Amino acid sequence: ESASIPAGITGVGVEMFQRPWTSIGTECGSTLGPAGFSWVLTSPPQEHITGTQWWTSYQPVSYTVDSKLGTEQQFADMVKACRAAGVKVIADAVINHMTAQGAGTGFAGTAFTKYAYPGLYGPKDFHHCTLTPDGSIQDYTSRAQVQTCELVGLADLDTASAHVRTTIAGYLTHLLGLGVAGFRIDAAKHMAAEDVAAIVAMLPKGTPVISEVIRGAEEPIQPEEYTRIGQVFEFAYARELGPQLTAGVLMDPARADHVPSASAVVFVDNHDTERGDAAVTYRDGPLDLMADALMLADDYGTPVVYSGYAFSDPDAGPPQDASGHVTGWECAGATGPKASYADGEGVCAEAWKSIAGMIEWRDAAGAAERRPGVSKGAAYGFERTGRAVIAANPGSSPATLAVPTTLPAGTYCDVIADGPSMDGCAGGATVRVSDGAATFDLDAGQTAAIHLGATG
Ligand code: ARE
Ligand code: CA
Repeated sequence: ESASIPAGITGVGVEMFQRPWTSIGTECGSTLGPAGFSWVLTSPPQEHITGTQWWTSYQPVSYTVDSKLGTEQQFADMVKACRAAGVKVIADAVINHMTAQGAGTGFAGTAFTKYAYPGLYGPKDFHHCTLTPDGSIQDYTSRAQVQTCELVGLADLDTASAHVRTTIAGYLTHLLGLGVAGFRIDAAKHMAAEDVAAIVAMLPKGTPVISEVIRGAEEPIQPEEYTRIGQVFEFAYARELGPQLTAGVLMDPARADHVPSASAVVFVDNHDTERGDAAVTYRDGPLDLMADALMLADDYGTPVVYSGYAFSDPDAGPPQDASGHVTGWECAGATGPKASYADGEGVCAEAWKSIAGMIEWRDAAGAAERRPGVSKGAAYGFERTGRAVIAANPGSSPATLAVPTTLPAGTYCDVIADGPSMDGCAGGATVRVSDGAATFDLDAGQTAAIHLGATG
């Protein structure tokens, strides 16, 4: 029942992985706002261990908002710039654990040892699991191990304790004070749902939270346990869509084992899966764009586009200066996926005109029903009744596909080729609708999409 589903984030989001606050702030005004993005997911903003790897962000040393991505002032300025551009900021909240590193000085100068973080936590605030020889999670079929042992050796907070809960809630409340709209709850699977619920209950009612609970076959802890708290990332979505693209066989979604649409945040890939088991990533160029377009055309879930940087070493962080600050990159000139990228180069998906075109398409589709798709060879397409039509050809040869539609006859702008087109077909790419069908001529790897109101 929708009454029991907490309010969540809506509209199209973008994960801007390892992007400095100044860079996101600039792009909110130049790119995200104009393209119609509703929200941006940032990397974790708190103080972390030092190092060149991207994943230092996921080892908190303190909750001081001072990191390789910028200072608290820069963070606050970014949030302000984004809000002014109509873009909400969702911050990645790393609250299950602190460091795995044994001792050191954090990015902002805080000296720590594992289990002792000045002003925040001491040894009694951690689980110190004895279920495995080294205290690390070994068996994901054990609820107790997953929630009270250490995720890859990260000091596991006792999130059942009142002190830990109020300390975490204090940090999140501070971020809300800086203007963030809500949170991604990192490693939520590793905290009892009741602990996460208790922490979220200390925040203003209706604060959007998206729990990261990776759906795993045979595991006792599933995303459904967390939907009473807020939304969850539905990992099954990309696992269904991605392989269809690489196999060149698109089908109507079955959506077996998916949370209800209102609870789902969906993606093609994220910062873990592009280094792991994602079928489609930036390396796949046109197929990556096709996957994003099909996700944005869907009537299921809240979509988040992923935008990271190219890498050959999965541990490598983005370019940083001598002080360890990430230098960032500008995406203003990026119009679409590139055939190849240098290591450390931004992929810039948020700036692709086809993504902006699909956000316009999605708005035009509104709540219209997704009709069953049609296929011819590898080409596949579907209509959102009377509002918008998309077609994609993941195959290796050109194909012509007629998609039944109730759109009025006419010549429509292809928003994939040319971007947003409410003012006419900017680049001249068009699709004909006549006799109740939209006829798409698609090259191998091509996606095309048309919507009501954009004719040329
Ligand atoms: C790094 C090194 C490790 C080292 C560790 C401690 O890579 O080799 O042991 O530091 O020194 C990120 C990186 C990690 C990194 C960590 C800390 O991905 O590589 O470790 O930061 O710096 C599980 C969790 C899920 C988690 C994934 C990665 O359930 O929550 O593992 N994802 C989030 C973030 C990550 C982040 C963390 C959590 C930690 O998105 O980026 O780690 O804050 C099955 C299960 C899944 C499981 C998955 C992988 O699919 O169903 O639940 O995901 O296997 O084990
Ligand atoms: Ca835990």
